[in-house]
Amino acid sequence: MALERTFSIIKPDATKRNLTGKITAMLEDGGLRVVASKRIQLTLAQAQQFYGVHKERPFFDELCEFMISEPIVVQVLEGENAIARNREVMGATNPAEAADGTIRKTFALSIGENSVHGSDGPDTAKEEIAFFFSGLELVG
Ligand code: DAT
Ligand code: MG
Repeated sequence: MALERTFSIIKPDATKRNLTGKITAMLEDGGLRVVASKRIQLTLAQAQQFYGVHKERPFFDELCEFMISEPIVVQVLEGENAIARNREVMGATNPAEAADGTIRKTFALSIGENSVHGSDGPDTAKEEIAFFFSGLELVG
């Protein structure tokens, strides 16, 4: 399989606890290479647009408020099967259901404050990368 790219966020609960390095190391140890990375703070409008697919869900407002509460680190990760690989390293959305050794099992505080985001498929990976990065910022 060819190299693939996916999009990752280190979320506010994790940046606040100074876990950016530890989480990045877990991604790297999982076979993923960081080909772009920046620390930013989202506006409410950006958070609402990014999570637009969830706008009818009961947790949408809470999710967007959380995502703007502290800076985040947005990254593009590259590797064999990077989309699925990243989801494996992240673990299940709900940390109570995440496998041992995953980022969410290790660090997440709750189903909402769950430390990381990862694209769920090739189309969303492409869209999410383009939402935050220009081609010039991706250095494989
Ligand atoms: P994932 O982030 O694993 O792809 P998702 O796309 O279903 O999960 O949901 C996006 C985010 O929304 C998730 O990381 C945390 C939040 N979320 C999901 N389900 C939730 C719930 N039942 N209560 C509170 N927040 C929730
Ligand atoms: Mg998702």
